[in-house]
Amino acid sequence: MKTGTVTIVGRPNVGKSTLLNALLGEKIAIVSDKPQTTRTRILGVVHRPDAQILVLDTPGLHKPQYKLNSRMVRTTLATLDEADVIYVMVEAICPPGPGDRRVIEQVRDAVKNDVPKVFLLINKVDAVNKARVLPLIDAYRTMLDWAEVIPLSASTGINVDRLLDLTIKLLPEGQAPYGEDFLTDQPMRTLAAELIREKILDQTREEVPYSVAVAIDSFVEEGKLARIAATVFVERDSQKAIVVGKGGQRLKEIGTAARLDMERLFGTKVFLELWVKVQEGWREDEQTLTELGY
Ligand SMILES: Nc1nc2c(ncn2[C@@H]2O[C@H](COP(=O)(O)OP(=O)(O)OP(=O)(O)O)[C@@H](O)[C@H]2O)c(=O)[nH]1
Ligand SMILES: [Mg+2]
Repeated sequence: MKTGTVTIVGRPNVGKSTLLNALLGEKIAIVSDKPQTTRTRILGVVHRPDAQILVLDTPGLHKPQYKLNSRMVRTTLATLDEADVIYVMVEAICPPGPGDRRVIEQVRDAVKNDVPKVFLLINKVDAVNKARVLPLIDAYRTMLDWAEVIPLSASTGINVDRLLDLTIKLLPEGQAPYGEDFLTDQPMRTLAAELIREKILDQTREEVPYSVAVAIDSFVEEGKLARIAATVFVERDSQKAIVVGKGGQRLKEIGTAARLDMERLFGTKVFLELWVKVQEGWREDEQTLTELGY
């Protein structure tokens, strides 16, 4: 049996969470078109007949402006030390930018002499002409001594199986740490909160997605029904008005979309109650950040 830990790092929005979900064949990490969607480290376990791969999805590496963001970046950098293989993810839809270069530097600093375990994943190749990928490979090739350079598409699955095969080859032999049904370390409460946040990200723009956090107030399972009450935190009254919408319409839509996803994921009926609360400056408040699980 081969087993080990893989961490996916990269700047925000390159498709790390989409890849985690693709590797698992199950959606456990939320995805959005807004940067800084993922705020915590998420473990997903890939089971193969010959291997068990512990895959970590991480917050995008960026220049932190709030304490929340500093925690996010710290979380990601900490995974570099415990990984057997590091996936550095970039996008095929644009040339290497300062954000990508900084990620590569941070990885280089962390791995020092241990370079052969770092893969470069050039994601979103479905969205560009093939002719544009080769020059990109050349541009990135010189930036680190990559073990592999793999163009792929997390959303369509191009090269995802090949990625797994190449990864397993590099993993050490060992006993599988998790049972064969184990999928993720995310508790149901966390998955529920994240799905609510995902629907808010889908429906809001500009500053709002960054100002939103979700806390589960209660989660009670009664046979085939889960009763969930959650509070959506925002930072200003104007943001509350946006999330609630005219006559409560947007909050209702957010709740319905989140509930349907939860019912699919949990395999139960869900009764969901949502509240919106203004808590100014929560992104800067250490205690609140800890309470929110960041
Ligand atoms: N065309 C295309 N889009 C993709 C692909 N992978 C991800 N995306 C899109 O890219 C956006 C960001 O995806 P995420 O998986 O949330 O990215 P992330 O790297 O986890 O982002 P953060 O959590 O913010 O760091 C979403 O709109 C995805 O649908 C891909 O292979 N092809
Ligand atoms: Mg993510």
